[in-house]
Amino acid sequence: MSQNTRNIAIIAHVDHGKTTLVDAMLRQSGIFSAHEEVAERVMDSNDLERERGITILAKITGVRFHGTKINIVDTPGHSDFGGEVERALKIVDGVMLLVDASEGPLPQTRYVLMKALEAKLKPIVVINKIDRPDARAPEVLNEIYDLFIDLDAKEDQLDFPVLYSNAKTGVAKTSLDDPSEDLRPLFEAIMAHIPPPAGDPDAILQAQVANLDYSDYLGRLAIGRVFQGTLRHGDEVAICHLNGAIQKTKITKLYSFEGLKRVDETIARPGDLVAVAGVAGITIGETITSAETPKPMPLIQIDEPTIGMTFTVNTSPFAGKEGQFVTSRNLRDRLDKELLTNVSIRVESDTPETFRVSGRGELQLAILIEMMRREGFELTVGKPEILTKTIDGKKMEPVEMLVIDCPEDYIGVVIEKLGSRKGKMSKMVNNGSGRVRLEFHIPSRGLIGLRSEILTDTRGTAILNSLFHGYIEWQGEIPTRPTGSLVADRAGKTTGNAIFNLQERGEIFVNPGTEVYEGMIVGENARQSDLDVNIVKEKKLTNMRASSADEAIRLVPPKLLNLEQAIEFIREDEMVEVTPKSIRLRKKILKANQRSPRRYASSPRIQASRGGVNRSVAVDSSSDSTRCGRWGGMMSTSPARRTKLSPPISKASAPDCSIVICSLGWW
Ligand SMILES: Nc1nc2c(ncn2[C@@H]2O[C@H](COP(=O)(O)OP(=O)(O)OP(=O)(O)O)[C@@H](O)[C@H]2O)c(=O)[nH]1
Ligand SMILES: [Mg+2]
Repeated sequence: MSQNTRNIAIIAHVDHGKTTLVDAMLRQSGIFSAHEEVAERVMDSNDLERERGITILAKITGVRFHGTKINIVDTPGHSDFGGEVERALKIVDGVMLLVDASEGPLPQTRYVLMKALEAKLKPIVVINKIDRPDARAPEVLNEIYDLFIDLDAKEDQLDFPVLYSNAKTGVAKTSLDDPSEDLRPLFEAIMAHIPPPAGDPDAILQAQVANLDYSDYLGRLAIGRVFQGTLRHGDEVAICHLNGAIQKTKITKLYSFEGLKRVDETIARPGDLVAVAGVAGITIGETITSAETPKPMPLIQIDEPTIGMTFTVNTSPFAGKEGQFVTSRNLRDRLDKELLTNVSIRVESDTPETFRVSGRGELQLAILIEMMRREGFELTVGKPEILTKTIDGKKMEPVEMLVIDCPEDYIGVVIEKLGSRKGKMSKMVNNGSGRVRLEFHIPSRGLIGLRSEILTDTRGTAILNSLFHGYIEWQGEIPTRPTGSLVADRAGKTTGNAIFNLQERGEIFVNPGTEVYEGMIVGENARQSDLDVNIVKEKKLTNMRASSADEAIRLVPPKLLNLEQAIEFIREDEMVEVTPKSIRLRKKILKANQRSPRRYASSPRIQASRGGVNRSVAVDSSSDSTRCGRWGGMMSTSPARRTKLSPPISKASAPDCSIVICSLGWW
């Protein structure tokens, strides 16, 4: 049977077309009937994957080619889900390395290829998207050779077959002028170059678990590969746990993978990828082995987490209003459940209410939070923090390799931004197409919030990709967001009138009519300091008539932050409140009078004598005077001269005034 099996993982950088190629392989192997309607990227089956258009979990599918069973593991391309790729590589004998014909190898291509070469797997290179107008397949092939050499590939690994494909139309070619119209050349390359699985069916049973699933009828399902021996339905077996304990159990169900379905099997031989039931208590990395002579397999080693975040129960005044699961016990149970299937995260709890969750990146943690929120959880999360290590008495921090692809015009801005975040440029390639590729090494801390800043600076034209590179000595302080927050100073419902007056001070995050509480962040202050504002102020109604009183106000559309943007935005003294219905930003300390203005702890708070949406302003202690209030009058901050120096002035007489008077009438 083994001669008739091939196990292969499909690996690549994010969006290079892995799932699309698997779609085409499924279609052409006759898995679906002629009239069956099949969704695009059918392997991306969970809601979040479909919404975001990315693969999050590695999944197995099986197709047949001339009587040979080909098990394909589709893997995620995003670096945060690298743990999934590492596990997938454990259960296959070869990889299809997909590379975009225009983008060429990118950081995650390097990472996944490095892992595949370390695991001594046979590679097949597939240059995909050859239909792109900017495709440059020959150059990309050269870059792939360079990458293999750079990664110290062995002689036999360098001798890889190359195919050119259009995954969307389901065509693979052995050369660019090959007239092929389907994926036959790809299937043939798999048959010819990927070795059939080794293993002795008569040896002691050894099957290792690479993934877990759950069925309402059967309980926990272990997904893995039989490496040695034979596994039968109904067998009495032993589970070798990671802690060395041995548990006897009976296999109550045995499945193999056929297209998108699992089919019942009675027997599995070396090389077969299977899902088994009857293994309650088993976790990833453990071995299913003979009950008489148990023989565990070596553990699956995967890379350590690099980033951590605190998850706490929701303590805001709105806690419990929108979610179903709100207690710390609910949180603990959910995180424990996550640990079972997600081996690349760690959870520690400092206090009964606080959990430190660590993972590979912001996206991985954001996906976990998003899943919890959809399941009905309420929680509060803090700013992501980098996990440092002490090596030889020195504090070390993770460093990433960052590749930025941007139009030539923005090189200056990008280099400047990276410089301020301790990024060091290691390479610059200009392909002559008007775009350049810049490579940096930058502490992982420096990446937090960088994406949105660079996208703003380059008008959305830059593409950023990063990859964990290793550890370097602590690089010192890195300045973060240069702006402060606009913080609601009382509870209530936001009004259009108040927002209108505030929008000159920065960017607003809430719509009119939103319920807010004291300490909730409602916008980004254009200045460095935080500003407590009254965003619920109603327009005063008077009997006085004024020609300008009822002028229509124009509101700038608010910037409604999604979960990732909110996590990127917050600082150490701020948190994100996540509920099934809302994402709110808040200060850790809600009461304004208990909070010292950030970085201006010693600076005086001053009250403007009239006007302004909120006349309390935190003042930059480095200068003696500042503008405040809607009129931009000059205020002295020196205690001895805390009186108004100049009367309110109009815009006309103060052209440099940063805040413009609005003709709203008196209120
Ligand atoms: N023009 C063109 N587009 C393609 C081709 N293959 C895939 N795409 C498109 O590329 C995008 C990404 O495809 P996916 O299959 O989701 O890529 P992926 O590698 O699975 O992405 P992740 O799983 O998120 O890493 C989709 O919009 C596809 O339609 C191709 O051969 N030509
Ligand atoms: Mg995918």
